[in-house]
Amino acid sequence: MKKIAAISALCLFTCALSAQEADVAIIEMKPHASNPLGYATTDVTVKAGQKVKLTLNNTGSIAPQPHNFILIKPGKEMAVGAQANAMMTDPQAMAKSYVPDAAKDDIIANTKLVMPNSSETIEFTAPAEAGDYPYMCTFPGHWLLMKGVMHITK
Ligand SMILES: [Cu+2]
Repeated sequence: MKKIAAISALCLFTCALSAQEADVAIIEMKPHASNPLGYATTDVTVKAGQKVKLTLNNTGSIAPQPHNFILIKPGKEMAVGAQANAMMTDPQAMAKSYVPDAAKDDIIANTKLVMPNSSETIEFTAPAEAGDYPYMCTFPGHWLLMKGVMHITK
């Protein structure tokens, strides 16, 4: 009797663990193969509150350039883009990966600047609120074109 209880307790524990792992959204972002100023994926869907493991894999572009990935609160892409533009005169911009500090309240998650033939994986929890969350690359000159939308669903 005791043994059975122990086994089912173990199952409860491991089953809960694997269910949790299955609930991680694995996303790969890459530059578009033929459009150097675009992501290959411009539309992703993630459940609210889901754990996200996102890799920016900067390979496969016809015109390799550095890129980043910035996930932004709904409606704040112009504000973040304006702060990214303002960074162009900041001598520390490269060191800051072109992630504007001034817009940090509007940024949910971001990678660093990823050089060609490199990648970076970040983990974050998707927003609890459903909605369309814009993402963009803020390397100079990219954000108006290199962008997409993460749909957060309930
Ligand atoms: Cu870019």
